[in-house]
Amino acid sequence: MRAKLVASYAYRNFRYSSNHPLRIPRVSLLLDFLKAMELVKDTEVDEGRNATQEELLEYHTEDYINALREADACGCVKPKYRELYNIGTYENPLSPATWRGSLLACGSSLKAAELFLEGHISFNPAGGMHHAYPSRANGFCFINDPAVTIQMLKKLGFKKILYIDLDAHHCDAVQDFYYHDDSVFVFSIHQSPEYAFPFTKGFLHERGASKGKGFNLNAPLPKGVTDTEFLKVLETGIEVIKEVFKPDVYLLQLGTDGLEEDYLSKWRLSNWGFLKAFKMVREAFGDGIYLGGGGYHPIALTRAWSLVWCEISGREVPTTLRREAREVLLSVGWEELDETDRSYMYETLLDKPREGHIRREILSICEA
Ligand code: TV7
Ligand code: ZN
Repeated sequence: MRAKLVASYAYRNFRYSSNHPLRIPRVSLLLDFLKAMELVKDTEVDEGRNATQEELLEYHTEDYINALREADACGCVKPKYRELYNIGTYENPLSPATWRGSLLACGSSLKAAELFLEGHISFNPAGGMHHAYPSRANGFCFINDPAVTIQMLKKLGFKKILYIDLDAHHCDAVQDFYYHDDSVFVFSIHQSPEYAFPFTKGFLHERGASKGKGFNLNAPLPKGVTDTEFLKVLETGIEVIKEVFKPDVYLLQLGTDGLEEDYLSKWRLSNWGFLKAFKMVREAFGDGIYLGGGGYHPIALTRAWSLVWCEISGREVPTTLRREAREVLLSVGWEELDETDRSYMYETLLDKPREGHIRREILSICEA
């Protein structure tokens, strides 16, 4: 069995607090949906594991990790820690997800990497928490599983590691950690920090520094990005990377918040475009280690990640949804958005491409 979905129902118990965008049970929804569609076999699912203290300390500081563990044990955050580590805040609330959820999500990215090295194609939908700093929570992220995994790969002797991030938010913490490093190339396409989180990082001119100069690449895009524009930028980015970097291994962060339905971005990607982007990366660099990321519309996210799963597990994308699968989606009871006509989401898996002309400002980003 080549394809492995590193996923667990344990995340059901690790949800963010009440009205937080990440309160939705994303991993169990994906599992339930894939099962209802008969798109996954039990033998293709791997439960994942917790990250160890030693693995975490390759990226995070000991004091920070101990504070997370302590907050979890006590169910409370000391004011000093809230200040220092940004935990127990509105954005990064204390919940079972804070420590136990993050630990499993991070260990699952490590597991995905281990499975990959054993010859599997693996996808950890709970991973991709790219905003967590070594000693500070940030943007819903407590433990930076992409960085912890890259650290493990470096320790194993990989000399050229590529990190590609398709999430609509810039991967500030990953960029920072490898900014001076020529062995890790970081490439991110995201909403421009001129109007979107994290606001301070992700500009075009940030190309890395000292030894790492030329090994960081940002494509900050305006609002309203369609499939055509996104894919053009991705294609250009891939060309730029290929000129200077021949990766031994790569990680791909697959945040789905750039999809039209997602309320945390102002982009208009279809899940067709998202799948096409995934295929383009695979065509360019072969198989990699696949991680989740943002994605806040439970149905849009489930459909998009199902397409990724079909692709890596060599399954044809079904055109219609089975009744059982429709029921899984309907049971989400998604009340967050005004229900315009979303009924198509309950009928089909793959949307039509959302095409448009490529704006001048996007072309100039490609030329730069
Ligand atoms: C990878 N956008 C993470 C993306 C992190 C985005 C933000 C929210 C948000 C937070 C909520 C909430 C929200 C509807 C949306 C500047 C602020 C504005 C909050 C007091 N609803 C990923 C982080 C981003 C929290 N943060 O890349 C609880 O939206 O824009 C900001 C920062 C200051 C703080 N205020 C928000 O996708 C996983 N937050 C509802 C409840
Ligand atoms: Zn995001």
